[in-house]
Amino acid sequence: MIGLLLAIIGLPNDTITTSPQHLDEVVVVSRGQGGKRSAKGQVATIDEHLKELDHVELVRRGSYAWEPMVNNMQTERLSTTIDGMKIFYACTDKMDPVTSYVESGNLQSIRLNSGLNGNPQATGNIGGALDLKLRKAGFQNTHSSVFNAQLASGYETNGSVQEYAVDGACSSQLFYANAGISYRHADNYKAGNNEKIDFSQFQKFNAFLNSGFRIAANNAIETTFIYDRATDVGYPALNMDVAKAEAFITSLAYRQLFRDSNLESWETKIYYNHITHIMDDTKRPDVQIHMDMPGKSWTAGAYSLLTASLGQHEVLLNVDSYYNRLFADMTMYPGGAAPMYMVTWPDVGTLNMGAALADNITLGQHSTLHFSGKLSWQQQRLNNDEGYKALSIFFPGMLQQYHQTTGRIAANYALSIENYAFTLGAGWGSRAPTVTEAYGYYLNNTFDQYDYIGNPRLKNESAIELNGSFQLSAPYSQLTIGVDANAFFFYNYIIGQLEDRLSAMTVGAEGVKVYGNIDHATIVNTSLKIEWKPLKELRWLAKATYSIGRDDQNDNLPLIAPLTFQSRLSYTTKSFGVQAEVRGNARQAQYGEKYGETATAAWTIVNLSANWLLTVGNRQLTLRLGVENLFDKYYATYADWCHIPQKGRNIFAYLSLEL
Ligand SMILES: [Cu+2]
Repeated sequence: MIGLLLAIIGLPNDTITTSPQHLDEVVVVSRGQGGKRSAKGQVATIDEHLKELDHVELVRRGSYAWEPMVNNMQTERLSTTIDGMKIFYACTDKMDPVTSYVESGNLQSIRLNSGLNGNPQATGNIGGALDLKLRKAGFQNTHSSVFNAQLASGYETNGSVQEYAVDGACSSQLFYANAGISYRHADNYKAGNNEKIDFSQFQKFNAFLNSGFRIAANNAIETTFIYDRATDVGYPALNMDVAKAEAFITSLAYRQLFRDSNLESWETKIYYNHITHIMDDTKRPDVQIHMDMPGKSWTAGAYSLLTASLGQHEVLLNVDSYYNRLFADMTMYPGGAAPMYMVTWPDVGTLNMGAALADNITLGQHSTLHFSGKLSWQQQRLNNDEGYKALSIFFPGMLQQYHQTTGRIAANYALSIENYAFTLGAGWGSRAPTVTEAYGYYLNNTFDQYDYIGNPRLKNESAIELNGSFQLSAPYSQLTIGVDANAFFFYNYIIGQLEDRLSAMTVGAEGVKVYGNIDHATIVNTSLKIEWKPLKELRWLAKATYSIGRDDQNDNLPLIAPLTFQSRLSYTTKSFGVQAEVRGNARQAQYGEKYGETATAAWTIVNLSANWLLTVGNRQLTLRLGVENLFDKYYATYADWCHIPQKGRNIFAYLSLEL
């Protein structure tokens, strides 16, 4: 599969360091054909690219920075890395999942490992691990040099979305570089029936440079620099907006390839990233108490990854370490009284070290066994005394420093013979509580209207995962039917619990919840997929998923997808493609009432899109046109925070020109 992708995207083999694995899924972001892709092409937002992945749903608090959920688990149970680099969001209200700090132009692809079988740098990934693969032109094998550039621009009618991007790549035997800048701007969008959604605007600027220098025949140095800045971002589902969310992401890597050896490659990377997040409620009407809520996150880290091929074994060995600091505070300005100051994340420094091993074993022509494991140790220190003392009032005797050991281990077997393919897997893994869960201080959650306090005495959460899939291709026809299921059995599941001895700080909040461990919880996900290709150009895909999430009292967990379905018919030739899609959810009847969730109605929408590849002179021009939500349906999904409605009818046009 990876080999096929490489052929399609025309990359030299050495730009993908990890071997093919099961439970892997890739959405291709960069230009070209083939692979899973968004109908809007490479200029689609990261969120739109993520939407193409199976197992992924997105929590939406506005038009911008959707939070990916994998296997019905949110950020705290996932790992998100950028080319193996750790990066942590800086907002106590989760306005900025780390996927919001990159742009499509920065990336080659997004790769998902479902469940506990994470990429080597992933830690705490019970639900899954996303790795955002950076775009790298790679070196040429001959003396020739290659240069290309692309201009892209787009417009969407709903919310007057504008997108402008220019990027280029050059590559020779000794040097390569990918660079680009992009800008997006969106006004308030309209839900179905022309209802305007205030505070749903955003703008974002991004610039990047990835480069490589060959310093000897088989050695290279690679660098990354990304600057990303979003300003004036509205969050209609929340009480506040964002004035500025800014990231610097940098890395320096040394890579050695081996010839005539069992060793394949050895890559060592050091990196640093810094996020500044400034919230803003000054544009909102009826603000009773104005608040300033900035957050900061910075991370420095390193990893060293060795890959080797020993007979039927394809082995990965990785050691990594990072140090992250998270600080957030809040100043409230009650009219006529003195300002109130609170530390909401007490400048928590986390030092984490881990070692991972993965082995892909070929057991013969038809079957493979994949094994992966990781052990991590971390130490956390509360560097802010004021924050530490405030939390100590609720937890007398709490320490200023904690440490945790976590681990994961997973094995997967895959068998494919003629018309059928079968996989079976099992794993165990644990995660440490997040900074919010362990040390957060009066963080208001608009989902259930409670103020949340962290709990430094939380135990690690752990889970056993079982998964399996079966796929059947009917002989002599182009019909494929697949079923896929996974189940996660949690112990010490971490979730907010009502604490009625405390009263809320936020105006209008219902009360206070403190994070706690519940004895056990279960999440089960199932899916059915049918694909039919009666002709080479014609493809019909139908997909349905159903999930269940229960706590230790058999009550529903919040934010678990109801029955979802999707049917897509597409006709694709070399220079033309058209597709029609129906997507929907059944009514979410199994909602987490105990956790403040309310029911969501069923919905169905229709999307249409077409794309043309034209040659003008000797330049290639790609035009993409489409309409989303054709019938202007007014709807919200179960994952739309506080039921903010989705976009109504939206017509888009994207044009890209290769220079
Ligand atoms: Cu925020």
